[in-house]
Amino acid sequence: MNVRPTNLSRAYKGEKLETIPCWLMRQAGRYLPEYRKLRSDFPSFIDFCMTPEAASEATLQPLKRFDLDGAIIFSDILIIPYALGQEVSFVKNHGPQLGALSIDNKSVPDQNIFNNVFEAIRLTRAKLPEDKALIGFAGAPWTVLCYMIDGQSSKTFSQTLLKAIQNPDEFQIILDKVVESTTAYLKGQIKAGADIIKLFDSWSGLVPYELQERCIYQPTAKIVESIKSSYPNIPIVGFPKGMGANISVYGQKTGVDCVAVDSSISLPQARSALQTNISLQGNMDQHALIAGGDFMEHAARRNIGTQNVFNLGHGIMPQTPPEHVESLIDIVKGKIND
Ligand code: 1CP
Repeated sequence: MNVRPTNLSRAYKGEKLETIPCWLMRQAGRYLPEYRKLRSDFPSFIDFCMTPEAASEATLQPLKRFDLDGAIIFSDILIIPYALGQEVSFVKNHGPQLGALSIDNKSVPDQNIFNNVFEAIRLTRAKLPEDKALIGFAGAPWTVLCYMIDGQSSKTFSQTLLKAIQNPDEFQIILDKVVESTTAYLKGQIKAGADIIKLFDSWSGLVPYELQERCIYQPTAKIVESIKSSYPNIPIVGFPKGMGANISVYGQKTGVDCVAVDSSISLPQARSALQTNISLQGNMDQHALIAGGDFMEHAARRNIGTQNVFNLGHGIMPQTPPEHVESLIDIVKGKIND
């Protein structure tokens, strides 16, 4: 399969480009009035994600406003538990709520659910200009298990950690099933037109040292290895949020092409921790984007240099003024000079 040679894909593969390519986590979402309008047509967030035309429109909205180098398919990491038959709903102001978990090694994901995401990718790729990349994604297995086992958001995800410790066999069955389903899901996204893959491990920072191998490195490495055996040239980005200095172990053990870092580590620190063949994405704090003005400009300039792809440390927050996003991209692209 030929890989579209977009600036974003080239940068993820380690090429240093004159202008740093840029996209922003949660670039589609509630801070955009056009997103809120589109979203209001769907009482259920899952139904919204499962409607290919709507998901594609949400994906493209930020690219209509801003000079971004890529779009990320509008979906959610909880599509995997949903496809595996677990009830998933999003309760306003309470985040995701998942039903009882019943997974065994015979469980198979519902292809019809995956197909809606694949169709959204096909529709989006057909509308995107050739020089813009389309990013497909999934949650990394650990983070997906956090929601599947705890059933909702948490500060500690203790039920998940305790299952890994006290009931390792049962934990492994769920983990293996999520690895297998996520691998098939991501390969399907690539087949449908995704140019780049990102694995969000938003809760990797909660895993104690002695469980990191089993919960983070092994499952991520299995997915990366399998995708690479089918699609060796598709860049894979890992986001091990909160892992600090362990990004070097993560980079070495998982085989990702790029490590996306959060704002807790400086780019020079991250660069010197990572192996030279791994590219770096990051990491302006998302609050600087809310603040805007001089504070943001300084933060952005401090944050341009050692990375291959510019992004935030975590997703854009709903209270972010869209004009700040526009100014940020102008700074990153050198349209506003020092
Ligand atoms: O009603 C709404 O609009 C719901 C809010 C919302 C949105 C806009 C949710 C519920 N998911 C999404 C979209 C989404 N989720 C994207 C879209 C693409 C883009 O970035 O523009 C992506 C990549 C995700 C991924 C996701 N979902 C992650 C990993 C990234 C991260 O933010 O750390 C996680 C942890 C989730 C779970 C989830 N889904 C939704 C919410 C509010 C949450 C987080 C809940 C929590 O804090 O535990």
